Amino acid sequence: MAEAVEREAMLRAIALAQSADIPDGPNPRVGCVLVDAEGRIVGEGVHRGAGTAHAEADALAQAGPAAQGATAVVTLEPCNHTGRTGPCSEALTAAGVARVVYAQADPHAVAAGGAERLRSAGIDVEGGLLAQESAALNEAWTHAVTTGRPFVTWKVAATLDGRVAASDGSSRWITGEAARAEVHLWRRRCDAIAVGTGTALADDPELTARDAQGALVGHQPLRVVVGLSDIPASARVLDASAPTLHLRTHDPAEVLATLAQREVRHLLLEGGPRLGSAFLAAGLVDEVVWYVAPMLLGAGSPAVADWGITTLSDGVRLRDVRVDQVGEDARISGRI
Ligand code: AOF
Ligand code: ZN
Repeated sequence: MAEAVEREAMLRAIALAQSADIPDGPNPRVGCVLVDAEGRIVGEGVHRGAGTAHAEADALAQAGPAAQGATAVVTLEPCNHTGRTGPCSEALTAAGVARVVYAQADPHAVAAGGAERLRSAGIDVEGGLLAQESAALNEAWTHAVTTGRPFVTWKVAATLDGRVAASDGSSRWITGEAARAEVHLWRRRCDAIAVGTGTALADDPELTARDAQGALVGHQPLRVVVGLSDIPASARVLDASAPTLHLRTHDPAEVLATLAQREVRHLLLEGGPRLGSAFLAAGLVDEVVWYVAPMLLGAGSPAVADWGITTLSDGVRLRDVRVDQVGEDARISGRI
């Protein structure tokens, strides 16, 4: 089949993967298109989250007998394992698909090996078409299944002089409405949100993802409180709006190991200064999203606690930096 047709189909599969609402839970976004020998699309599929059909199975169900002799174009290497659903390598073989073109190789050890399995069933298999574009659909997921720990985004909202609270402890609201609305989008995209016990006690945050009217949006991330102090049962973070985990440790690696066991792929760190610097010192922050409000305090809690840097050349510098305006605030983001 013409290379251009397959490329076109892969772009469509990527668009399908993007169109699905952020899948709740641990699974990647995946799209699949089945193309017949004449280059016509006979089935389209998308994965809608853990426990639902994989993209390939979804497309095969739509195509029915038309899958016989077709080419399956899929953004991720078909899986080879029985997890929450059966192996796609088998389903594609059973449906009589003649060729499989995938983009990203499956980095997830438990599911990998689909390409080999398909080849040994006599199917023509090619990997790597638009691999970067497809991997970009699932950056946090790819990181998590490759390294065995969640991707960590650290979000801060500070004043121009780098403070996250005034000296009387007041911290609402430093940034404006637009920046606060973005934070709720970040929460929706993540699987878990963490704060230290200090922040949980001082600010009594709810840590839920809400819309502009303050209503809870569908998927709620796991709320995680890190630290040894007790949290009173009346704390908002312990209310019924989402599940909460209190991890009685100060060790960031232990936090991530526990969350990895729960299949958390993307963690949002929301404060405070000690939790952030502990993750930073441990080398466990992957991305920083820093809102700077045009406000000056001159006193109050600094955004990052001292973690022992004494000379400029030891400072942590971000790369791939972006600077954007959000309402009256600035958002500076980058990788570590
Ligand atoms: C998906 N959707 O469309 C494809 C996936 O727990 P399971 O059984 O749903 O398997 C999840 C793994 O299967 C996932 O980590 C990935 O390696 C592979 N392929 N997963 O959720 C899909 N094709
Ligand atoms: Zn599968």
